[in-house]
Amino acid sequence: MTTQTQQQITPELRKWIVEQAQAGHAAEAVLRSMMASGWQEDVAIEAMETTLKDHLAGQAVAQGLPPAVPVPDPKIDDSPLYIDAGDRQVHIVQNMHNPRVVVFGNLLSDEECDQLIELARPRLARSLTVATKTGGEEVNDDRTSHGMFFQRGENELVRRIEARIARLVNWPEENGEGLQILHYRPGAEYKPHYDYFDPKEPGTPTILKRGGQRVGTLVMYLAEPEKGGGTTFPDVQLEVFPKRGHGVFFSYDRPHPSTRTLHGGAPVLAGEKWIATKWLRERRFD
Ligand code: PD2
Ligand code: ZN
Repeated sequence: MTTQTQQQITPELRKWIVEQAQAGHAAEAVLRSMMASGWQEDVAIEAMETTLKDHLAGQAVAQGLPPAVPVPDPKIDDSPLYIDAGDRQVHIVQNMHNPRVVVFGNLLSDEECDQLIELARPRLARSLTVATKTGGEEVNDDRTSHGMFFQRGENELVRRIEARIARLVNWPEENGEGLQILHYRPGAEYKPHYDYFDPKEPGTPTILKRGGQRVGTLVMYLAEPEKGGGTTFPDVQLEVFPKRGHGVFFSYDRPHPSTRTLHGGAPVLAGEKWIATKWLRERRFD
């Protein structure tokens, strides 16, 4: 029998925990008083975590925010320096919780970066963005790169990288959009935007029929510019430098600015930047 079944987290206890939080009592003080009343520490911690999480989720929805959904997430709660991504030990370089941003190192080998660029080069065209009014695609001055999409699983290299990403962020391969390769010349940029589809835009219901919302993004750096070209998160003044073989992952559990996932590709100031982007959907993307 588990501890939780010995000590029940009752509705009264949940109500009391919410009242304590609303009264401004610190989590440690609430925990101490629960333990003084005979609650086992692990049950008390679980009761506080689940109760406050549920309460916040309820409040967010009551305030008109879209409900939160599960998102891809690397398993790094115990601060490992490496993750076994199946065929490669990927380094954890940086971890941020709000917004959820994780920087990976050693994600792609130099050969994989070069091969992706060479396969993409003859297929490049001016990048488009989703036209939120219609659900179609359009040329946009905010995005001055050139790019192309691989089909999911199009070749052995793409399959290998997609399997690695799925293991790394614990998300089904089939929920991923095709890998996109982007080339930025000097001056090219991608102005700050959200990767989720704005629920208020008329074209969004059409877009969502194919796999639901986007819930995560992985930008992988294939070739380094000499200056500029970082991936920026203006809400938290974070800039991730475009180091070859590295990747920046971020997730967003609701299509709302409260996720603080506004991000952009800063203008390339010298040299050329190449990236591969993997966008992850809630469900299978076909
Ligand atoms: O090139 C980038 O750093 C970048 C920035 C913002 C890529 C994307 N967004 C994207 O592909 O969504
Ligand atoms: Zn983006």
